[in-house]
Amino acid sequence: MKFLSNLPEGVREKYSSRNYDIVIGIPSYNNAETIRYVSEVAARGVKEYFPEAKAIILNSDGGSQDGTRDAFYSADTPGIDKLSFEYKGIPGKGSALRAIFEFISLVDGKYGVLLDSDLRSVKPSWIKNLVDPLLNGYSYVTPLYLRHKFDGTITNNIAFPMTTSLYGYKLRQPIGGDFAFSGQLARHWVEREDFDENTAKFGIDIWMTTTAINEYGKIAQASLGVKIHDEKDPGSSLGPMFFQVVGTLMNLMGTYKSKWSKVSSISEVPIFGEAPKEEPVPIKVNLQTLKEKFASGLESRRELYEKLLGRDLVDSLSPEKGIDLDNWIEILAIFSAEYQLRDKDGRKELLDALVPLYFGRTRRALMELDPLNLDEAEARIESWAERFLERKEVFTSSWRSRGLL
Ligand SMILES: Nc1nc2c(ncn2[C@@H]2O[C@H](COP(=O)(O)OP(=O)(O)OP(=O)(O)O)[C@@H](O)[C@H]2O)c(=O)[nH]1
Ligand SMILES: [Mg+2]
Repeated sequence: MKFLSNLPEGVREKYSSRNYDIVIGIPSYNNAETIRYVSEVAARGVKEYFPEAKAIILNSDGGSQDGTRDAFYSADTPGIDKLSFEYKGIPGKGSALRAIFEFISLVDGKYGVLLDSDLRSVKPSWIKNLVDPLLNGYSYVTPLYLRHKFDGTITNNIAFPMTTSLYGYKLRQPIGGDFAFSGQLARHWVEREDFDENTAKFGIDIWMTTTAINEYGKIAQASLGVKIHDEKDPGSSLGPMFFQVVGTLMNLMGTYKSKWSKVSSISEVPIFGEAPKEEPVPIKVNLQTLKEKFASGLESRRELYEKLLGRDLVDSLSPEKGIDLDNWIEILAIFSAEYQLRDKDGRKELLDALVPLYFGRTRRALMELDPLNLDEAEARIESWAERFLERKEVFTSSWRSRGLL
């Protein structure tokens, strides 16, 4: 499906004959409290590290009701242009970003940078570490944060091990939110025909990362230190986000199946910059809730699970112990293959059914990480991705048995 423009017409007219070296895009939706700070820090970063660059800071807003756009305009960014607009199209982070990509194409931008508007730990050096790789010929830069071992459970259990083992790039934060990319890549994204309802929302990050890997390859990471941002209640916000991220990831596995099925090793991805000496804030998790949600899913969806995964596997699952790594790999292999065969409603049913299993895997993962210090925990999380690679045959065989490879 080809999407219509997300960039407002007036912006297009006004900026079509302008040019910028660096475009810093900030998506927002009710972020009045933090957006001014993020914008000022971004401006300081450009001034300090790229004083010659012609830069603009762009706020792509989703119709905030709390004065976000005024707060943005009140930021003090000497010598750097600023523009805020309400993007058009389906409400969501992805639509906000696509409007930014369109703007970059319009003004022939050389480098794009994205910063979330709810950041509290952003520093001027983030701009340097994100843009430097682009000056060195890389096309796409993902963030590397110091995160607490319990933070980022979709990243640690799905996005990181899947992206790393499928495509062979060890990218620790494939859906981190703060990225940099070449103008050429922005133009590619605008032209792609697979921008859909998921990518218009929180599927956008994994879509950018997966397409950048497969279309351009030249990927680097920027070391940024801790990420402090607005915390969300996982109970209320996980559902749609999980669906959008995992749906996009599985959809792209279909697009790039002839690539990932041939990848048999993992390459290190260069890291630019040095992390400041900081400690991530400890995160509290509720293992009991995870157990209950896993248990109730196991009970109510047993029939579907048995049909998809087989009785033996389902019988071996215990709410107390959660889901071990090898079973989790098996589950993702089967669900990702089934996803390819289903229509829209079927895909929704499938991903809804994956959520309780994801809670089961998260429970087990958190229990394993609990006694470890942060370095040990990091090594453990990385070892999970290696195990995914060792067991890639599980993916290829479940795809092959369904005629997908
Ligand atoms: N324009 C626009 N921006 C959005 C929308 N939803 C989120 N954003 C922005 O996208 C960025 C990331 O959104 P968050 O809600 O912080 O999500 P996150 O930090 O990736 O996810 P968590 O780790 O679950 O908090 C922020 O700058 C938001 O303001 C939206 O509907 N429209
Ligand atoms: Mg956030």
